[in-house]
Amino acid sequence: MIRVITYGTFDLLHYGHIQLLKRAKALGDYLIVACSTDDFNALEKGKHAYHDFEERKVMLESIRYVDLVIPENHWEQKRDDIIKYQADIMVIGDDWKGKFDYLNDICKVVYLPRTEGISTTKIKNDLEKSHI
Ligand code: C2G
Repeated sequence: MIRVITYGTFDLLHYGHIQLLKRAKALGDYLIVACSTDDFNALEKGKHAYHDFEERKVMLESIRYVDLVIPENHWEQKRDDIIKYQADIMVIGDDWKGKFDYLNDICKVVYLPRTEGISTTKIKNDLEKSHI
């Protein structure tokens, strides 16, 4: 069984995230998603998610490609996660290209092209423009 792991905030959950998760799952048989906690977002990523961690966890767990959701509390937990969950592949969008190559000694690191034309910022801006 090929086990894949990926990391992210996934808020607001959108098509680009789904396409990432779909492609990540296609690389193996079991997909683990490490979802950034609210504290990690606030203290280390400088993000404030619209949905809190529990809500984002529920949404991720409802996606057919996702087999397990774990918390991402720190940047440095990836090595321990990969070992603990016996991940063969670590996948993330190519906006992170090269940033996780240091994990190549324990798993295959794959950077997937981001889905163009969609982002949480674009969604918010488009909604503001359309006054929804
Ligand atoms: N993504 C994508 N296409 C988009 C937007 C996002 O493929 N249009 C991908 C990102 O590259 C990432 C995943 O979807 O692989 C989740 O996106 P974010 O929630 O923005 O992830 P990020 O905040 O970059 O967190 O330790 C790693 C970090 O937790 C990654």
